Amino acid sequence: MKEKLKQLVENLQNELKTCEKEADVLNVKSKYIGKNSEINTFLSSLKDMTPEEKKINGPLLNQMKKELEELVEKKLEDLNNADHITFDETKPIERIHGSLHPITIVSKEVTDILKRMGFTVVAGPEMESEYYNFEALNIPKTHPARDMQDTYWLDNGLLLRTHTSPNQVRAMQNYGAPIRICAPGRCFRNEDVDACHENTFFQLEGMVIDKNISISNLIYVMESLLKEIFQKDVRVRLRPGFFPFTEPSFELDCSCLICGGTGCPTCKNSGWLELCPCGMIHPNVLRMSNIDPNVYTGFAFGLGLTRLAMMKYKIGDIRVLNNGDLRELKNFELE
Ligand code: FA5
Repeated sequence: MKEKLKQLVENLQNELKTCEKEADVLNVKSKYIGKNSEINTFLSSLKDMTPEEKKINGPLLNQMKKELEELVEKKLEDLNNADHITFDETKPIERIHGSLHPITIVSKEVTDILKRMGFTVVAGPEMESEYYNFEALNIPKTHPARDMQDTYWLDNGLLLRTHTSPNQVRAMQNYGAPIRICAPGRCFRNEDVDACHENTFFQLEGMVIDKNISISNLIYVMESLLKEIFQKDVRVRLRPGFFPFTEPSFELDCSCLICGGTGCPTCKNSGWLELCPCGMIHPNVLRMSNIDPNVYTGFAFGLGLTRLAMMKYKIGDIRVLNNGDLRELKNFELE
């Protein structure tokens, strides 16, 4: 018995030597002094011993258990002291700085520019009704335009908005005309994801309604906005488009800044990236929101904020922006 106990102490000492953390010591403690430890098995065997054996082994076992406990306590104390020694309160604490997401930055930049042009920033729900997302925008149930914006329908009958355009309707209903608003926000579409399409992306809606608003006003605002955003001349083109809620409608494309217009996967080899569709608000839309189209006219645009961030920071694949991988996001030099 004496030999066995001696061996036990030696084993414990060897294991404690390798412990670097308190948790390691506690594991060793449980192994050597815990409920199912060898020393406890020896102690419970005392009851089956003769009075003579008990007389010799009882004090010996208790003494050994005490020794094991002391060795463990000492190791815990040493670790604790070592912690105090290595902690230097005068050393500067290394702080990990986060940075704003590229989309947050462009969203703020664009809204700041628009605010200077007299636009008010408004917001609407991401969980939207079919009425605001489609019907009030001149897209009835059977309209083929609904196919282009396939979305996620929720059990409560609502849907995840496919664009920021419902904000047009909500603003017209809430504030009437004249009005000048912009609304950045997240949109969702049941989309085949590729280098420039995501199922979750950001747009910024802009809308101006007043007396005598014309296409010239629309083009002027678009040109000024993009010039300020890129802070340099970027080639843009305006081509005819179709949206049920604007008439006439245009597609404003920007020359792909990833490839310089020569063609790449981001622009699907066309050299252009669809960035900001726009148009004159359809009279039906004005009428449905109680604005008289004979008195007021207006224009609206839907800037693709996610694609704008891609162009601005030369991000070739849209998936980088949503995947939450900080190592990739750290590559952009952002404030
Ligand atoms: C619309 O969503 C219209 N509501 C825009 C509009 C507003 C037109 C006001 C007229 C007046 P479109 O589906 O083309 O249009 O999307 C607008 C922009 O959002 C695109 O040019 C693109 O930059 C961006 N976008 C659309 N789908 C995606 C997607 N899956 N991933 C990333 N960006 C997208």
